[in-house]
Amino acid sequence: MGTVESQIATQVTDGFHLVIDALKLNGIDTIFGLPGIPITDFTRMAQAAGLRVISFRHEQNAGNAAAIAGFMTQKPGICLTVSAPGFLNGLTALANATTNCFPMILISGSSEREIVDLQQGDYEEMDQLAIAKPLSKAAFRVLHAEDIGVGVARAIRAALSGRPGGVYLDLPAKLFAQTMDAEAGKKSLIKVIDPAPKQIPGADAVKRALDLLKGAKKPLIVLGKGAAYAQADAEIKSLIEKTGIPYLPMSMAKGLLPDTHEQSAAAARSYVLPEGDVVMLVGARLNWLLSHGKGKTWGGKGHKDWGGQKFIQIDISPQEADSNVRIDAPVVGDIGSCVSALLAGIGSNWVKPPADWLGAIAERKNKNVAKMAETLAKDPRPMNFHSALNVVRDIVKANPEAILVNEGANALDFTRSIVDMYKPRKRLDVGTWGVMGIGMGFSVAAAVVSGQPVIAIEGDSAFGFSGMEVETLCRYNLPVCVVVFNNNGVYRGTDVNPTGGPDVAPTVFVKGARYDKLIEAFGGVGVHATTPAELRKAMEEAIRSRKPTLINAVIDETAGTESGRITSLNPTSGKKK
Ligand code: OXT
Ligand code: ADP
Ligand code: MG
Repeated sequence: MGTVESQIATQVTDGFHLVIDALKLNGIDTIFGLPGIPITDFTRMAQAAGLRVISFRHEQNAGNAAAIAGFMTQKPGICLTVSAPGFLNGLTALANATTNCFPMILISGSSEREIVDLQQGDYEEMDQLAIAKPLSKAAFRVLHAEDIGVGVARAIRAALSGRPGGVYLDLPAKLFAQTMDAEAGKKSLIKVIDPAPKQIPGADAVKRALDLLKGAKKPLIVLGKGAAYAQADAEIKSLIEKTGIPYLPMSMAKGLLPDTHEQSAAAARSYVLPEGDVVMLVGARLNWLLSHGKGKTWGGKGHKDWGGQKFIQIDISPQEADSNVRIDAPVVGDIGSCVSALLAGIGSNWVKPPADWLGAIAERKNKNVAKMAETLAKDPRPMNFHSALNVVRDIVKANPEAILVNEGANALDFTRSIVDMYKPRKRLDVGTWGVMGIGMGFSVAAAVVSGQPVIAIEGDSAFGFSGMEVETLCRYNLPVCVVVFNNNGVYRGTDVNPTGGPDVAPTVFVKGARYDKLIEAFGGVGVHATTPAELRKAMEEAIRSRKPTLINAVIDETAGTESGRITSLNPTSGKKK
């Protein structure tokens, strides 16, 4: 306290306070991180200054929390770590944020520059800036207290403007203690004006896109997580409904319009992709999740052949067009502005898509939905993915404000197609990399940022990557209900060691593990559920009580497939047995 008082008396500020003040000035109210040298005092001072400081058990989870907070709020999520190992733990999340176009800033303390650069073996020595550069959208280092304002402003602009991404901000230990005149320090801070400027598409680009859409016999709109991020929900709904064009939501765009919307073609995915003649991508990349826009998924003859459709692509990044196949009508700009421009050009006499196209989709869709309903109605013993997810589906329907976090392989893929979402940005999952480990970080952030209940549907393997954070859920008393789909292993629990030796197969875990006991160690509610009825009761109670809860949902270990729905990506030996 003595130092703070004397600083006030002499009107001096320091690096610690300037960073905190710069963040606060820019509307940052939460920091996700893990304390230690050289940022321990920073976390204390940030809390004292009114920021919410959420401490994690591992930096990767703090980083994932920051990333998804960025996605949900359009403000960069802040992750704070110590040097070298803490920085590296956070770096996976930063790279994942960049890959997914989530705005986030990883702030890491770093060791003494002079010693690091001469490689003289400092405590936690590492050239963190150099390492972060290729994995982030931008990376900055601040050496002098008077530059903190600029450093934070640059980081915020880089994270939010254009295509959002992960930014690294390197703050050497020495910087925090540097002092300067408080008034000059205050003046050096920058409140970033218009951090994500609108980007208005060209009129010719909009016309080109509308002309293509008008001529389409079988138009299709694909909504991606960029469309969810953009928070142009009303405009997107209006565009879909005014044009009458069927749409396909990518995983994290589910709920942008309710999944039960009659124009949703999600249940006819494998029909609409190859059949559509003009496909408009809205904040979705033609990456692996869309089979690179070619091959059999798109009606091509061979696995790399073009299917013959025309593409319109709305994206903020001009470089995205033509990344995989020809984009006939790129519309470059922010989604809100692009969709508004399209709406303005549509006018009042837009002709809805041909009835035979809509009818054919409805037929496929109804068939798939009916088939699904039949499967969901079954009540096998042991419980399987479908009978368990039938419960989750009902719970989400009854609680549309709840946020669904989802990871695993089968636990992911079945949840995506079975559990309907009703509101935008309520489904948070493994994203572009299909990465395991986002579960608890996303859950903590979702609860902290929204105040809404969170339901995390986790494969038992997936849960293990961030499972220790159940202590964090309990510490902050967050309304998170974790459901571990426990099928005794990665994909399935049935593999055997071909040698007959004592080690189990690489994909198999301890059988009959009781994940529910983990949360009980920290005062949370643990439930062991072996039937849909038990699962339903426990989930309803968790939502009602808002107590941190972990349900160990026992799933038939023979259910599910290798790699879930992406078995074809798993290489198998070409060698004849
Ligand atoms: O049209 P068709 O007939 O095809 O049917 C489709 C839809 O029309 C239909 N559908 C519907 N029917 C009826 N009603 C409704 N409402 C409806 N909606 C849809 O359903 C089907 C399927 O629809 P979908 O899903 O839209 O279509 P499809 O063809 O699947 O879409 C293709 C994709 C590619 C877009 C989609 O599959 C997708 O998004 N996939 C994402 C896959 C993914 O990312 N997987 C995670 C990675 S797997 C692997 O890497 C794992 N690892 C390795 C590892 C990782 N990842 N990370 C790290 C850090 N280390 C290691 C590990 C360790 S997974 C994993 C753990 C796994 O074990 P767990 O225990 O955790 O999990 P379990 O498997 O449960 O044991
Ligand atoms: P999905 O996995 O759901 O298909 P992707 O992450 O592949 O989604 O694609 C998201 C796309 O959205 C990226 O190409 C990104 O540039 C774009 N994007 C993100 N935010 C905006 C925005 N506000 N306006 C326009 N495009 C955006
Ligand atoms: Mg499993």
